[in-house]
Formats: sequence, structure tokens, C-alpha cells
Amino acid sequence: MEPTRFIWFDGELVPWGQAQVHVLAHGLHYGTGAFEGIRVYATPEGPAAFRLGDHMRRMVGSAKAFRIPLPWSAEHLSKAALEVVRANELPACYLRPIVFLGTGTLGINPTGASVHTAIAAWEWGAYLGKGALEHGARVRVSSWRRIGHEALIPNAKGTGQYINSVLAKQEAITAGYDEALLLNYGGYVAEGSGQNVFLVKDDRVGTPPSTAGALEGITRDTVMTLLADDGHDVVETMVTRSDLYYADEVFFTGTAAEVTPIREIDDRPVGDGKPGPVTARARELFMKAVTGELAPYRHWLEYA
Ligand code: PPE
Repeated sequence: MEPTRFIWFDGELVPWGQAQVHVLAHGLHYGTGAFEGIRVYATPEGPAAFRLGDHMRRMVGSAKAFRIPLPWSAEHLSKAALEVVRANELPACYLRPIVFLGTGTLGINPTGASVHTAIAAWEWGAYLGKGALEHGARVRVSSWRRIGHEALIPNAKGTGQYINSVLAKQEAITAGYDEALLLNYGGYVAEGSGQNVFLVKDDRVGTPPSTAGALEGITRDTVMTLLADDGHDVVETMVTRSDLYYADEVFFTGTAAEVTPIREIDDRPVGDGKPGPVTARARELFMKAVTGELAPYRHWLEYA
């Protein structure tokens, strides 16, 4: 990761190297925090953040779910994020807002811990590598199950929850794959370690519902909207491991991953092993929407 110049930290822009945290921060010990990931795209009218308000509202929701008293509104965080883009003079970037508990107390009871909020920006290329973006990722069903509603809050982006994703991702990478696919406790497909998943079968597009343990991804919602408006049949549906093996196409969606084709699952080619036409169409529409080329979706862009 290449450092940029400024990070917004508790209300002001500070030099990148000065945005520091104490080793006894509560969030470091117990994962008491919430974060977001937002992409800013270069457009003819300058840098534009994609669905910024939706991301910041989700962050407010995540903080609420974990009872972290986030001292900023979604509107204020959106303004601060655009300030970070301008201050760093970045034509395109990835934004990482985070709220976490700091010092003041240690032990599981977080009462008395300070609350800190930061927004950083840096350049982030293809999430699973350029090769995966072009030719499709090689994926393996994880031996780890996706966190469920029984123990955690799968719809929130709680920092501590991501140790589940880290375990799955490490396992997949160590075994030579690009990414993991996680099943839920019931054996249904939930999502990737940091992406939602879509399947195409007989021209029908399906994606697991949030009740399956999938995060309600903003890219997922975007792609569902774009494909439905384009005349495709798009449904939320429970997906089994065997559905994956019989699918014509499978792809990931996410802020960092954008639309990434999957070419292989558990050493079996998806379809003919090449990204299919619906995946290509989804990616094309998505890239046009995020760069302001599609007039009906320009309200999704916020210019820095
Ligand atoms: N599921 C998970 C578990 C997840 O973390 C993400 C985003 C998604 C689905 C897709 O959600 P959305 O970005 O709203 O479409 N993962 C973020 C963090 C990835 C990381 O490696 O860190 C992201 O893509 O920004």
C-alpha cells in the first residue's frame, strides 16, 4: 500500500504518518469497531464517490448494532470523505472510514472507552489481481462457515467479525486459490470473504439473500438493479454447493472486487471456464454506472 498525504482523524486532516492508535485501544483487543469501503472513480467531471451516502448510512447502522457511539452523522462523514479525496488530490481511490473504541478502559465491558473515527484514502487496484478480473478467479469452498445471526451480526461491517473472513481467505490462498466461498451453518452458500456472489443458470440471475448470511452489499444491490433494468430475471435465492457446480456463470461483487468473474470452483470449471456473457454485461454496466456514463444512475455519484 502506497501512503497518501492526509487522513481525516476525529474531525481534522492529519498527515498520514500521524494517524496513530494506542496499543491499549479497546478495538485492537476486542474488535470493537465498524468500517466501510467506498470507491472513488475518475469521471469527466472529476473524482466521484460511488453511493457514498449509502455506505456512510450503513456505517452508522453498523456502529448502532454494536452500540458504538459514533459521534458523526452519515452526512458529516460523507462531507469529510470528499474532503479527504480533495486534500490528497486523488483522481480515483478507495476510501476506508472506520470508527473504533480507543483507550480509557480495558476488559470486555467497553463503558468508558473513547471513540475515534477516521477516513483514509489510497489507490487500490484489482482486488483479486488483474488476471482474475480478466479471466476469472479460482475459488474454493471454505472449511470455515460464515458467521451467522446466532452469534454475530452478518449485516454489519464490524471490525472483529472479519477474523472469520481472514481465516477463510488465508486457507484459500495457502491452498493456491484466489478466494474463498463461505457456506452458512445450514450448508447454503453465503458469500466470499469480502464479496457477494451471483450465479447465472439458464439466463436467470440469482444471489443468496441476507438471511443466508450474506452482507447486503451495495455493489450487490447495484448489480441487481442494473441487470433487472437491462431485462434480466434477477432473484434472491438460497444457493447450494451443488448449484455452484451446475451454474453457467458465477461472479463476485463488492466495492473492492467490483464485478469479478469466477472461472473455477473446487477445481471444477464454471461453465466452459471462461467469463460468460451475463458476467461481462454486469461488469460493463457497472463500470459505466460508476464513471457516470449512464444518465439514469448518475444520482449514485457524489463529486469531490
Ligand atoms: N461481503 C463482505 C463480507 C464484505 O466485506 C463486502 C465488502 C461485501 C460483501 C460487498 O459489499 P459492498 O462493498 O457493499 O458491495 N468488502 C469490503 C472490504 C474488503 C476488504 O478486503 O477489506 C470492500 O469491498 O470494500
